[in-house]
Amino acid sequence: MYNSIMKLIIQIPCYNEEKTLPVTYKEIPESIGGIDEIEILVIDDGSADNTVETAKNLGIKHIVSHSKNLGLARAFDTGLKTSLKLGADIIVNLDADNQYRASDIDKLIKPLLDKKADIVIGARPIEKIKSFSPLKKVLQKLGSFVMRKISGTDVLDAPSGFRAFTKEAAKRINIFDNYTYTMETIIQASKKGLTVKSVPVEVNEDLRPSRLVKSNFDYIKRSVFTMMRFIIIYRPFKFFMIISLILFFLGLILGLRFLYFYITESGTGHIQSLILCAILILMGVQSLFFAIIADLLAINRKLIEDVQLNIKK
Ligand SMILES: Nc1nc2c(ncn2[C@@H]2O[C@H](COP(=O)(O)OP(=O)(O)O)[C@@H](O)[C@H]2O)c(=O)[nH]1
Ligand SMILES: [Mg+2]
Repeated sequence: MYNSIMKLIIQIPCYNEEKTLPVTYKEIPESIGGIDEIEILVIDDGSADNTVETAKNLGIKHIVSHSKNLGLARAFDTGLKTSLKLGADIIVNLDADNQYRASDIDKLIKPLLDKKADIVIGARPIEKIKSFSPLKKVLQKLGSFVMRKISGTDVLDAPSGFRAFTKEAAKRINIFDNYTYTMETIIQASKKGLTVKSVPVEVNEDLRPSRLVKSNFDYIKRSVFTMMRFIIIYRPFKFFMIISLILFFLGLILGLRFLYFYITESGTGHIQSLILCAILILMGVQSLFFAIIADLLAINRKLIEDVQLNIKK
C-alpha cells in the first residue's frame, strides 16, 4: 500500500561543524511543496568540538554519532541507513558548511516527486565559483567527464554533495569506499538501472576552505585510485579480460617470432623468447580464469544484493 504522507529527511554529515551548522540550519526552509514532513538528521562523525550540543540547541530532531571519525563516505552511508529507518520517502544530503543553498531543495526533489528520476544531483556552476582556482575548475570538469564515461550517465557535476534520493534508490545504494561516496553512488545507480538527473543549483560563498580536498595533487591521486578501484569492483570481467588479452598477445607475438626464426634459421636459438612466450601465454590464460571467477563473483554479489534489498524492505 502507498503511504500518502511524503516525508523528507535532510541529512547533514558533520565533522567539527559547530560554527557552520547554525548558518546552514537557518537556511533550511520550513515547508516545501509536495512534502508533508521535513525532518533533519545530523550525522556527527566523531566531532571533537560542540557539534552535537550545537545541533541539540538548534532543536535538530535526529542526531547520530560515530564514536570516532570514520570519514564522509561512512557518515553518508550511516545517514542513508538512519533516514530509511526513520521512514524517509525522500532523502536530501546537504553539506554542513552552507556551500549549497537549502532553498534549492525544492528544485532538487522535483524530479523525484514527478517520478522522473531516482537520484538527483545538484550541478554547481563550476565556472562561476570564485574560490575554485582555474586548475581546480579543470579538474572538476575532467572528473565529471571521466565519471560520465565510467558510469554511462550524463551527470554534470559528479563530485557534488548536494543530492536527493528516493527511498527505493537509498535502499539499493551500498557504499564500500571510505573516502568518497559521490562517485560510487553514480556508478552503482547506473549499474542498478536507477535514473540519475542533474539539476542546476547555486552555491554560497565559502565559509571556510574545503577539508576534504587538501590539495589538487591529493585530489588527483585519490580520484585516480578511486576510479581504478571502481573499475576493478564494478567492471571486473572487463578489467581482467583486458589484462589477459595484453599478456596473451605479447606471448603470441613472441611465439610467432620464435616460429619464424625456427623455420627460417633451421631450429636453433631464441630459447629465451620461447620461455618468455610460454610464461606470458600462461599468465594470459590465468588472467582469463580470473576474469571468469570475477564475473561469477559479480553475479554472486548481485544475488546477495537482491536478498539484502528484500531484507531492507
Ligand atoms: N563525516 C565526515 N564529514 C566530513 C569530513 N570532512 C568533511 N566532512 C563533511 O563533508 C561536508 C563537505 O566538506 P567540505 O570540507 O566542505 O568539503 P567540500 O565538499 O570539498 O567543500 C561537510 O558537511 C563536512 O562537515 C569527515 O572527515 N567526516
Ligand atoms: Mg565545502
